[in-house]
Amino acid sequence: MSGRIGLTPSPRRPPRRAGLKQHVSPRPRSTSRPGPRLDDELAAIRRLVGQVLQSSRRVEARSAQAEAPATTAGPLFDLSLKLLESQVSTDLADEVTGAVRDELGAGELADPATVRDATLRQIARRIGVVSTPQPPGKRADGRPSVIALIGPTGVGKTTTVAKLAATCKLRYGKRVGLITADTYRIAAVEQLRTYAEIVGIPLKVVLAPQDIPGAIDALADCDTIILDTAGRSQRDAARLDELGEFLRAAEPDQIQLVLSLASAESVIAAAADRYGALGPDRLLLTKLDEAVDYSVVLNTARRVGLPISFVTTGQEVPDHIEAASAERLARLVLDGGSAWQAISGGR
Ligand SMILES: Nc1nc2c(ncn2[C@@H]2O[C@H](COP(=O)(O)OP(=O)(O)OP(=O)(O)O)[C@@H](O)[C@H]2O)c(=O)[nH]1
Ligand SMILES: [Mg+2]
Repeated sequence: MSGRIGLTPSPRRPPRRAGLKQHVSPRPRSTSRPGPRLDDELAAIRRLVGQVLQSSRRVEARSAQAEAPATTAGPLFDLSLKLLESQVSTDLADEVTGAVRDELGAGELADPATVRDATLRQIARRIGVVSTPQPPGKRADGRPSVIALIGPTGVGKTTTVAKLAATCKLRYGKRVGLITADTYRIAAVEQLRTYAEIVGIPLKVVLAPQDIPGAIDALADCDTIILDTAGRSQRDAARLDELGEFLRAAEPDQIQLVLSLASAESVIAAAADRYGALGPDRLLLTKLDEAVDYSVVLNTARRVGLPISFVTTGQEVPDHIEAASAERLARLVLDGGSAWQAISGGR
């Protein structure tokens, strides 16, 4: 986004790379996979071969009818393998391939560019994104709207609160206020206070859920309030309950579930399941720049079933955040690191 203010107070670890282009690091994939995964993939490959053979027969039948030379369905097979290689779940890979096969005609299935476009379209269709990323303004009753960010420890909530606040103020011209309910670590409050001072927005600190209404009253002039919450282990049921109490007191207009793409997919899945109980209505994906497999975007979008609002792409506040685009994310899923280079290299 424009209006760069370039601040990164006391990051828990130093920024690893200086420039965006250097963020580009398609990771080598592990070659040693556990048995069940290999079995799944073999089963999927068998299914795909079956589909492609069916498809070839259809193509040949149609070609024979039209007295045109028979074509093969090779491009679809290649893309199916690419999806599996990119760690897209076998069910989703099957679904996408099947949808492309149904969508395209005989001649189209033989054209690699057409098959690729259709595959990207089918992937994008399965990544729901928020259609209006701009934050809500005041409520009908004149009170500020509230956006709460929740999620596991260290996924980037506080950094993202600062990025969102700066985006709301600088890009959308909103009066923004911040509330932090993360008082377990003094450093956490200080981290957000520093951001708030640099962006020039008010911050209120709440110690208990019952402090929230007073903090909202104190920020009544604002259009939007962004609420930062403390990270909780998804295994810590008591702390998750307490987080629920903060949310009930804040009555948020939006609850954004923040998940990091740098985490293992099984960790993301467990967090999504636990935090899902708190009623998030949007998914915000962080650390796209650190994702090992971009397929996790598609797999997680399907698992969580919430529209993606924003993705974050690095440590810098406020620059490294963008509204989610299904088309761009689909390219990352299909092309992995090379798409990331193309996307991030443009900035
Ligand atoms: N590479 C990368 N790092 C990020 C991104 N967003 C945040 N971080 C880093 O992730 C680390 C944790 O960020 P925080 O914002 O403190 O995470 P948090 O979720 O608030 O953590 P807790 O409050 O402990 O739950 C910091 O070093 C951030 O700079 C991102 O998009 N990409
Ligand atoms: Mg935090």
